[in-house]
Amino acid sequence: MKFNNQGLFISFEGPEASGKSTQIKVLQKFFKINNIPCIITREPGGTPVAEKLRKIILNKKQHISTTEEILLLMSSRLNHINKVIKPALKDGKIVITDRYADSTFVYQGFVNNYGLKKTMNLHQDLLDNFLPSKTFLFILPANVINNRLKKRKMTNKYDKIDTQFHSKVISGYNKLSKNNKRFIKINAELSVEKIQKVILKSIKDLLK
Ligand code: ATM
Repeated sequence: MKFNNQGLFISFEGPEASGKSTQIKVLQKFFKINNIPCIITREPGGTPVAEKLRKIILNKKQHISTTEEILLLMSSRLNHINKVIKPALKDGKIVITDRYADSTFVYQGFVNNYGLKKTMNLHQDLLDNFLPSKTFLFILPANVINNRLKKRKMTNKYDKIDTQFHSKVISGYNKLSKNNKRFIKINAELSVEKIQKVILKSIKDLLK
């Protein structure tokens, strides 16, 4: 497969248990086999500082307000951009991140009611509106999320069996992605193989 070494920034987004991480692992193997330089990273996290902040942000026991959470998320994101994402893109690598700014727009801006537009404006002011070229958005019904979560170990404060919560997350992502060409929507109820086909086709098109 051709790769022009121009660097490409791609994010994976969606509610919990939507299969993003599984798809990222399969994609990583594909890049390796094809000798395509890439890095796989995640948010909150991706650097030593941001991983420390992740523990604070997602801690179930420590309550922080939504504004405090947004500030921590944005400072961890800026650290991630400066230390990992931009240097990798400069080296011509593909950067795949498991969650990025859209998660803040949806979880804090929309679900926690800080305001979608207000959160996007902060991203513009503080992070220079630095966004991926493409975002794979995994969508599946809230009841399917709950069923999948029941089979999992739940670790962070947003891991919960709560149909209303997951429905709101899904509405937030649908609102955010409406008429926005950056997003490629994925039906997360399809098989791992079928989803992988869709993703690989889009990535091949992007690298043409
Ligand atoms: P993962 O389980 O996908 O690593 O994500 C951790 C949680 O962090 C995720 N919720 N759950 N469950 C969503 C949450 N999160 C935010 O609320 N805002 C953000 O900006 C990011 C990056 C993640």
